[in-house]
Amino acid sequence: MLGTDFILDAIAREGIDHIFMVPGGLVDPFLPALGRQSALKPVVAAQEGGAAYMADGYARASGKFGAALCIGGPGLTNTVTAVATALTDGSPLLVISGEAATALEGLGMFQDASSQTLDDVSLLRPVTRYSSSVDNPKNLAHLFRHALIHLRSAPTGPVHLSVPNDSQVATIDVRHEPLNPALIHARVLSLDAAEASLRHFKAGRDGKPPVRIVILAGAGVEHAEAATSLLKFAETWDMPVATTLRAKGIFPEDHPLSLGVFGYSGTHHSRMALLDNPPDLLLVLGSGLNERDTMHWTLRLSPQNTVCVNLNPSAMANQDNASNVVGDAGAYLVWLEGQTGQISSALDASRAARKEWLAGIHAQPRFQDPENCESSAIPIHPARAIAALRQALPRDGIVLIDSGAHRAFAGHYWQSYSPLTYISATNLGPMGWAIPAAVGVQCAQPGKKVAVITGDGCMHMHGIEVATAARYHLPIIYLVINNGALGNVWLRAHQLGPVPAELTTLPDVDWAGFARGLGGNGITITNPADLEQAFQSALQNQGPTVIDVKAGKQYPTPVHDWSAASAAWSYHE
Ligand SMILES: Cc1ncc(C[n+]2csc(CCOP(=O)(O)OP(=O)(O)O)c2C)c(N)n1
Ligand SMILES: [Mg+2]
Repeated sequence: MLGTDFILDAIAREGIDHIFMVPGGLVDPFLPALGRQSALKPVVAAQEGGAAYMADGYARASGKFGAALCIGGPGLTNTVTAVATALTDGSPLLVISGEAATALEGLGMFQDASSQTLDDVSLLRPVTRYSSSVDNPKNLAHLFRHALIHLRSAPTGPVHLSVPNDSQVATIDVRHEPLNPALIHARVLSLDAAEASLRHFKAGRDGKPPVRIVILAGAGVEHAEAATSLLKFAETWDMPVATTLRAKGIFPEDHPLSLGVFGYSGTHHSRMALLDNPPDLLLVLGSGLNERDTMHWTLRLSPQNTVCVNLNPSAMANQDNASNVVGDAGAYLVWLEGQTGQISSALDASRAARKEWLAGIHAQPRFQDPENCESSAIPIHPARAIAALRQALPRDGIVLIDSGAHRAFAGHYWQSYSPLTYISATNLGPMGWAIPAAVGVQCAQPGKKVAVITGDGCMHMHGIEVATAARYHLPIIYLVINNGALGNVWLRAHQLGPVPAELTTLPDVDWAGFARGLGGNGITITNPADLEQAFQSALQNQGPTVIDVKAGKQYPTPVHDWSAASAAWSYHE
């Protein structure tokens, strides 16, 4: 087989069934190769950034990885933001780019981006876990394997292979053997540290059994596929669970033990349990405890009452106050279950008081201004549109959230019930990501209803990929909160005078008409009473439906707790 056939076959042998791409001269040999196989369905995106975002969405929703193919030079540079997004969210994204034949490097060939010129490989190095050129066809099989191991072993992240023309067209006489799953899911756990953490479950600061115990679950629980273990552990001991925004849905938000999201756009319940009256024991599972996940670092960690479990020691480097356990969150929970004999008497003794404390929290309001979800205001309140979509979408439907004020509304008011049903690029937050990423999600989960909550500013950046959803008949619902503004920036800027206000205002675009022009469906909503009907008809449509909701930009985001914590925090404390 040729180098191109080897690569496509190897990707398919890893259980992947789609590849997201934009063709071009430097990857021409892949076109007939794609025709020689049927295991990988090629999806041609409008732009390479879109293709890479699609592969990122596919990676997140499939639990495997996503593959993107593009030319080197301008094609690859278009993917940089998407690859950086995958890196910051730990999404396994494989980018294959084409390169000029090695004999022609540096001779001034059109689009040469080899090491002699733009150096694609170096360009991608800071945003990947591995970036290499396959400068000799004999290296293809083992360099592909290296890339795959970096891609799939924890902590997962993007990798890049640049394949010169000679490696694409060379005859290769080996086949790729799929990676051993034990390499991918190593379930690593530092036993000494885990053992040491047990003391926290037996006695709190005052030597008595800890009553107010809170679990804060981050994306590490999702990566470890440990949602079931988390649910079981929490239920066994009646421990309430908050999640980070990135991990929203990892614990059902309508469960009696749920506190909802903690941090940016989080609930009052999680703020009460974690901040107002710091718990006797805080168990942080798989969170790097970044700014947004710590409520702007106002979350207090002390060696007496905090256990942090994370595979990545550097994610805990600034948490020296805690009992740190290097390990996989799932492995820790399974291990903890085996220690029941050691912790049960303390946790049983404190159970009744814990339930009473939690009942006290749950008796208080969970959301800020929940009446906005029923607002009949015109222009439409974003909370109303988001609540209507939640009602229409099935419980196991998947929603993707973009970047802007709509992220705060969705983070606060949307209810998620299972892992990977609320998908968002929360760490880098690039505008427009969700629009193409949903294409990848729908390809990975053809049986699920997929919806996107995005903004008009995001549509300006990547709305064109609605054309890709239309081309492949993907029935994605795009809810565009069209407030005629770069909304969350405008909320700050308009207070600074007319120029900042004008610079953050957008012209009102007919996004429904735009979608129809691209071969999709489009509905314009100016009255909130029409939202339900619009979502119902979108759910029946064959291709994508853009629902252009004429919303107001003036409605404040529900981040009162976040703002108060940020205002109270001082670097010099
Ligand atoms: C690629 C990129 N550029 C700029 C930003 C800064 N930014 C964050 S949100 C936002 C405005 C988003 O506007 P829109 O999509 O209309 O959403 P809204 O805030 O109105 O809900 C901007 C400019 C960003 N996150 N990503
Ligand atoms: Mg907007």
